[in-house]
Amino acid sequence: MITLYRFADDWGFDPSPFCLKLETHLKLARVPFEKRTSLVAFMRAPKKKLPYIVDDGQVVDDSEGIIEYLKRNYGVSLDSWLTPAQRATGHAVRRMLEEGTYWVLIYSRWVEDKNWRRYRPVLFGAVPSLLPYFPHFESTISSELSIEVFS
Ligand SMILES: N[C@@H](CCC(=O)N[C@@H](CS)C(=O)NCC(=O)O)C(=O)O
Repeated sequence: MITLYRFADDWGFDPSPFCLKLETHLKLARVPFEKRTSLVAFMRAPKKKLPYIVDDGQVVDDSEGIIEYLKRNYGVSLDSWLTPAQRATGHAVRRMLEEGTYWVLIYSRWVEDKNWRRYRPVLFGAVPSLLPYFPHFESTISSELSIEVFS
């Protein structure tokens, strides 16, 4: 069975849009999977990012890469009915949301004080053992934000 490594459900759902997207995809496709959240799993993530899956010993990362993997290995194709024009529109909207809008969400959660006060316990409260890694997260997020905003 597929194991999906992701963040915790403190808000009633995974706060990561990429994990939420993949979890929703798996549910819609009715592919059986189990969810796991742990610091060790996070540190083992191929690119130190979630989500990733382990399927029969094979590690696959990146939400889009995993969706391609599901197509190849499980015959899942939720968008097979789209016309080429609709597929192109979907691709453009996805790229805009994942590579542009996503960073507005990150800024609003991590940088705006009033939001950070509410988000921090969600992020670290679920996995208190993540706290020692906090400076790492903060500097990674800050440098990723600067790259995105200034590039
Ligand atoms: N392109 C990746 C992006 C995944 C991603 O950015 N995940 C974030 C959470 S939303 C993450 O794990 N960040 C941890 C970090 O940067 O240290 C995908 O589609 O899965």
